[in-house]
Amino acid sequence: MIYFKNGEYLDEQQMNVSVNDRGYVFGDGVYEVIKVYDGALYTVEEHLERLLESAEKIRIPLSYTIEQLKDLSKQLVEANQLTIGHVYLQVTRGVAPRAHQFPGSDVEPVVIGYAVNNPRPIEQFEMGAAMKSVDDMRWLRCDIKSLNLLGNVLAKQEAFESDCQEALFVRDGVVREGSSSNAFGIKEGVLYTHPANNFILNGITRRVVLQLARDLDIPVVEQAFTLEEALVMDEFFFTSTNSEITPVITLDGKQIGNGVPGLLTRKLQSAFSRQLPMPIAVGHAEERVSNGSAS
Ligand code: PSZ
Repeated sequence: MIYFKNGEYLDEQQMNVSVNDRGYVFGDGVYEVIKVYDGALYTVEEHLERLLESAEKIRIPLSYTIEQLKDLSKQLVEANQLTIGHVYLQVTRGVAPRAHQFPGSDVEPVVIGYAVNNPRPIEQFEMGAAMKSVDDMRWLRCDIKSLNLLGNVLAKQEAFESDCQEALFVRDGVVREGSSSNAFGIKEGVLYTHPANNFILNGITRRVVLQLARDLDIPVVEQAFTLEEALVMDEFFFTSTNSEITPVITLDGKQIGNGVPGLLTRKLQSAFSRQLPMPIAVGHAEERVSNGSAS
């Protein structure tokens, strides 16, 4: 694998990070995951804008432009001969002797990146996933794509230990987002999701899905709903860069709708696949919709 680190492209042997990198000791940094379909970066500007915003929100003085970050992401895709997968980019506050307060202005941020092969989880798109609600114990700036993921890690593990594929964060009785995804419910033809504020990450996939829903004349309400309300939704799904639109068929062991991916969810999946920069894998969801067969 070819890595990027502060202006250089390095192989596995050459790549290293300092034990005093603040990302390592404090989780003092931000990151992005950008999907690559058919060798092309998907919604790359949106991801890079969010990376710069996240860095700014935690006051990391990053001197890269969107164009420079896009160029280095493309170089990583090419160097790794990636067709389907993702680019990971990470920015930390830099290397300095351990002290909580920011280091001096002479300390440069550390930017690293790599590209990794990662096929689309088609089976999960088709079969759906099980979700488990967990108490949202994270901080109050979930809008920042921070390296501090302990709350998310513990939530995902709790879900896995209950044979679920994703955790659903609930704070003050209100559904917020998944441990690494945004959450959506459909009730009587209306699509509901949490508003983009400090309690959630404003997912790039979330934004795409909201636009696709509007294009399909599905009414959209960006309004928080409770776990109780979620449990009686007709359809439920979560979205992320790698999980795209994943139908949820059970929540806390309780069946959602008919216990199979719902009709509007499949319509959105189909519309999502159709706008991807690749000619494949549109088939399944679309066929099921046009056949009208729910299994
Ligand atoms: O590989 C994976 O499973 C990925 S790639 C990106 C994510 C998971 N998650 C991003 C994310 C998140 O971590 C939280 C807490 N909320 C929402 C999302 C969805 O953001 P986008 O759609 O931008 O990936």
